Amino acid sequence: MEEQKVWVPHPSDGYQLGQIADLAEDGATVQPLDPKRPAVTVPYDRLYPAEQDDNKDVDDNCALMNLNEATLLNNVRLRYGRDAIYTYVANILLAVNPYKDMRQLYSSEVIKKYQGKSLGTLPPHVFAIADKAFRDMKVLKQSQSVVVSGESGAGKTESTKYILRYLCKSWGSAAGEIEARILQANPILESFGNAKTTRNNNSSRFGKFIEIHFNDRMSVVGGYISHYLLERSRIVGQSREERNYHIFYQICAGAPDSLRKQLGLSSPDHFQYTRLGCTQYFADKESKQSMNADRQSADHRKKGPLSDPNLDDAKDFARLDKALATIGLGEKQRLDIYTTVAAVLHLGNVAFEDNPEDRKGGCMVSPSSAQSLATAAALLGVDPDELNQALLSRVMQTSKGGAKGTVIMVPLKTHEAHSARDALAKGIYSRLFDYIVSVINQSIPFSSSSYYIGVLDIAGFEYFTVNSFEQFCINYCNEKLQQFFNQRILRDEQELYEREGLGVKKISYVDNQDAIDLIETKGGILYLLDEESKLPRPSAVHFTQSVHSGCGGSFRLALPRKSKLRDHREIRDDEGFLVRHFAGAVCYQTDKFLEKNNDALHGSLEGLIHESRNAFLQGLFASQAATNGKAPARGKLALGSVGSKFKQQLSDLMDKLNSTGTNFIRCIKPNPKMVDRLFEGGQILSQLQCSGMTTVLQLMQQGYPSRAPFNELYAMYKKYLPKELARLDPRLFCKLLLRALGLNEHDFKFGMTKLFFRPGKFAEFDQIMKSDPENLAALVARVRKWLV
Ligand code: AD9
Ligand code: MG
Repeated sequence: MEEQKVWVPHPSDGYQLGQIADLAEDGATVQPLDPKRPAVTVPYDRLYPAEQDDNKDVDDNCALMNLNEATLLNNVRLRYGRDAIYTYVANILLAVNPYKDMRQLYSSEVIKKYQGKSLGTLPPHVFAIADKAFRDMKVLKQSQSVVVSGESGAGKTESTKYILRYLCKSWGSAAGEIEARILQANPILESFGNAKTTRNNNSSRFGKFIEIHFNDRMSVVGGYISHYLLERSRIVGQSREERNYHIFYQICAGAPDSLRKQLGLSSPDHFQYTRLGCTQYFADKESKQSMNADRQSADHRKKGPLSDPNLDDAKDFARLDKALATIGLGEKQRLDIYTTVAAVLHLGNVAFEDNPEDRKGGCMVSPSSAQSLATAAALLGVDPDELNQALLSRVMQTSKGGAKGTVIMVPLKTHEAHSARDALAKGIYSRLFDYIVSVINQSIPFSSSSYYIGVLDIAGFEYFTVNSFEQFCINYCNEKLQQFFNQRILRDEQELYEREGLGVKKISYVDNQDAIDLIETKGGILYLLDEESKLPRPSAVHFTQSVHSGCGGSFRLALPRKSKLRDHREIRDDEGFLVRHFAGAVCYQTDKFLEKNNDALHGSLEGLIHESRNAFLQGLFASQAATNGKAPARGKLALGSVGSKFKQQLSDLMDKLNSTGTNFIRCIKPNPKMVDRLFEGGQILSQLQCSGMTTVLQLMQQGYPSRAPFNELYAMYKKYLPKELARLDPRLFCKLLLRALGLNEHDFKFGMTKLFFRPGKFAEFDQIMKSDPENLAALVARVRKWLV
């Protein structure tokens, strides 16, 4: 007999196949099958048995005999190699980004094919999950949700779009007006909320939960979008080779000449906010040369150096304009939106310099940017002098013994004026984004809804060399989602075993409640951050110290120096903290936490907006106050901090998820180069681990991961068996079948309504039924004997 093959870790492939050469107490020495590779010694818990046939892939990973991360990785790899990008792990769908056009996979014919089919009857597909959600909603009379997760560029947004399309095309009304609007929401959201990053040319810089609502006849009647955490820092600056939000480039490239003139638009090179990623790009010598060559083209002059060959900004502007019209925005409203976008661009060009005549150390607008100031003021509907004044000084109110004192103007230093300008730009743009989402929602209203299917598209766990408040919030969100995933998958599984009377013992898992507590409870990190902001002189160092002293007891918190992360930048203990997340430790640098947690404008800017003649702009700010139920107190954390608002949003989202039936899609990015046919095993493995798949496999390996209702098995196999068997009821039919096959009793269990199999055993059973006529004939003879 051939030696048993095993999987052992490999740094870039994830796992490699080998054979055991020697066994010791603390580990095994394994010789890789590739003779060029040296033998490795690994501890036993990093060594996994391989399948007998390691070249055969399966639709549902649970059909394998050995459920572990190595066999899962191998299965996904084999399938990816033949363009089968989807794989199930029981009901969870894994989707590997193909990075190539797979149009044939999503055609109208394919949509039809998947309608009404149980999961597993057709090859794994995102449509099958959408259909399952719909069928569950109908049968169980319960709203459903689909949680799509994965790292940047893994394919979450594309998967979300396919689900929405599937639902709208399958269950929409004949007129299709509402569905058209729901589908048009995507290009709009992407123009304003997506940008090119080094990880994804069309990266969503916000999270969203899109609900499709159905009436009692299960037809689409409307929708609702909730959005989370738009990345605000991008509006005023981007890293090397990244872009600002698409809309800025689209408007520069695609606005008709008259509009360009009216809004003072030109190439994105001329605007500071759109060329920041590129300014640094110029610093790179090599790129500089290619950039100079590129500069020759006229096309380039119009679009700016950061035009992406894969994007057609001008065409996208036309598409956006049409989409905005589709959702019901007239010309005037569209002009309002474009004017606001242009105002942000001009504002970004207002530069400041030290004012030699100001003895208090104040600054002034650089003479060269006077025109930008004038244009920005005109577009914002404010007086240029007032804009000038509001950017250069801050209103302060002295207080005497609790009573309000005199108002004084404090001049700002050059760098402070730059921050004030950026804060204004961020405030305007993020409120514009809120507005865009709200008009989309107004365009897809529903007067009565019986159920909904919600799709969550939000960034997965992330860590970079430097991690700030954005990563902190997104990882906090992922802790919550991970807990939900664990509870849902494990709870559902155990409940099912109980309901079906299988008598399987309870399986425990690591709960991450302590990590969530560290962040969100009273006394936790977000609370301490808000408390710090209320101090007369908030400081990052003081905040960081209070985190270490206040939360030091938590196992999840550590000093930055405890970090063993390879690419983490060294920082001092009072410059950050480390959180041990479910997916790994992340070191957060706290210097910008206070500023990023506060999105209120300082008093003079707030006042400026309130006095604007631009009713649209006023409305953007007023509606915020209205939704909050009260007028904001100027300069204060009037709307609550970013962190506390997000905490509330997350809590609402979790309530929704908890009240729905849930399906999970785990998206996988096959390589960082964003190319097709490149499977980087090591990085894919770490994504599988981060998404909690390895834990699921451990659970499945101990339980009965393959199951099918008796009546489905009956329908599937009756054609292989003679007629006299068909008169049996499905449960008895299955009992006799299994007895006749002589399957080992440890390999399956009869539940109340379903037959359950140990890992790999259902596949074995299916194989015998379908491909072994001799065996089947003997079996039929045996069953016949029992029946007479
Ligand atoms: V981010 O967190 O928003 O940065 P996503 O949303 O996970 O990220 P996205 O869906 O935008 O990733 O996918 C990235 C790119 O991969 C897309 O622009 C497509 O070019 C490509 N992609 C993703 N899924 C598919 C697919 N099913 N077929 C073809 C795909 N291409
Ligand atoms: Mg996305």
